Amino acid sequence: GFEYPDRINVAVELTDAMVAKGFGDRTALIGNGRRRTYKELTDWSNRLAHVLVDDLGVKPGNRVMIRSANNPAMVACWLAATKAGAVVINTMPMLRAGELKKYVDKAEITHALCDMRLMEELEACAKGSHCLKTIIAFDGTCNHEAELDRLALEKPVSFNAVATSQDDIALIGFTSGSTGEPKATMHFHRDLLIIADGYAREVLGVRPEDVFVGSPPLAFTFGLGGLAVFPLRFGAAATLLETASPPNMVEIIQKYKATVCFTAPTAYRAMMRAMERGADLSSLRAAVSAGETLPGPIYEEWMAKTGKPMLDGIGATEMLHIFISNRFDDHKPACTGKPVSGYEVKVVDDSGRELAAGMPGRLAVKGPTGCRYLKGDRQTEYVEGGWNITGDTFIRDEDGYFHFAARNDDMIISSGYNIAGPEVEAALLSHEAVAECAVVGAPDEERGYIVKAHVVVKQGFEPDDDLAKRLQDHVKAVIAPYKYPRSIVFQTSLPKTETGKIQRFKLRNN
Ligand code: 3SK
Repeated sequence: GFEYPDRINVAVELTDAMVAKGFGDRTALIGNGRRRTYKELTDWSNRLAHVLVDDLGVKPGNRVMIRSANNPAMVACWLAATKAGAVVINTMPMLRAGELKKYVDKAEITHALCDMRLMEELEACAKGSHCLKTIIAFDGTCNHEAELDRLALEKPVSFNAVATSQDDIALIGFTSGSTGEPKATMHFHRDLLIIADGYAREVLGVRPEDVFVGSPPLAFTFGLGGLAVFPLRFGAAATLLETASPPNMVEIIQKYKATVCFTAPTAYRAMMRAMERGADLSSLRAAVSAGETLPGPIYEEWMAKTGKPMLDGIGATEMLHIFISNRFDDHKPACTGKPVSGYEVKVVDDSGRELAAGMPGRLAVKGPTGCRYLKGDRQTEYVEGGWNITGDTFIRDEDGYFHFAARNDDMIISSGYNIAGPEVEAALLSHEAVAECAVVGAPDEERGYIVKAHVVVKQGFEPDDDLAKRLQDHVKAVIAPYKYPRSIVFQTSLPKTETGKIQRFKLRNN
């Protein structure tokens, strides 16, 4: 088990406590062309916390949204809000007003800290909101050009952080439910420490000399763990990239001799192509692959090129982070590995009975970091006796290794992003030309899967390339652009059951 004092604030543990342990002069974050030490990050987050409490009236338990791309300012804001005892909801920059509104309403968000370059959609979302009343801009480029930064400069560098209980809620993570209705899961202060003291210590063996790099947004718990909590817990450094394309990551790995990388298989594939053109990634000692299935050939190629295993893992926002993983000294191709300490994992049938080795079934997980849905709305549907029933079909082999088989639902995983087919369908249906549509994932070399829409148009509309382009632009304007259908196929009708349900499985194969 993991033992922590009753009163503990995770943000203090990651900053002030690290300074007290002697890490003050070491680099904590690298981003926007600058390095920041643990002492600088501590002071910065303390000043920001003063603004939240003294000027914006944030009270313990208030729900505070942070809207930003990955940058040091986002980390400082997250730490500040956590020190103020708030419950933080980190959100991705690509989200549109309609998507943000679902978060605001569901989590009853009262305050938002927003990168000044991303205010427009947030302001549209806050208009008429019954709860979100306070929005303040910060400067994600760290040039102190926004109100939050200006107010912070006037504040003292010490802050009496709220002495939260270890099981006070620190974070609400949203997961894109397969229907497009996001599900909110709650995480305690101690959960954020457990993922570091468990997975990061046991599997990665993080040490102060490590330099982290990666692509997942800090708004996903995968990114928050991999690019903020893990490095800061062990006195290591994190590089933060607003645009974490494979070429940008390759550049950063070479420049800062990064040692630990968190990204999806598709990005590793592109990074291997860069190695063939001469890129030197030899500083990397750990390549973590999660967010989508790691195909055997990518694992094999990485092994051949680097002599080190790629560490495949599976996590869930519900469980906060990775709960099954390969290990440096225990790994296999096309295999996700064994449970991380503290987690129990089994494969079950539709009635929740454990299946024998070799039988495919739903992956169920139980552990110290989840699963607690906000307001319990999905609790009974997805959690049975403390076991979280995930959306994945897995097989456990005779030796206790877990192997991915398929997704159970309408989620499409494209370049590490979870995209709910029904949400894209709703966006398409809001266009005047669309009579019916069905959205499925289509296998793709580059991205694992792409979003593919089968569309039946209304009378009077021409199903041509021009309309396809207009539909794509329409989806990008209505929901986060990364969800748009990269492929659109016009159909005269869609396959349906006798009761009129669209048979998406028939479309997946063509
Ligand atoms: O496997 C995932 O998709 C995941 C989700 C949340 C946190 C961490 C991970 C790896």
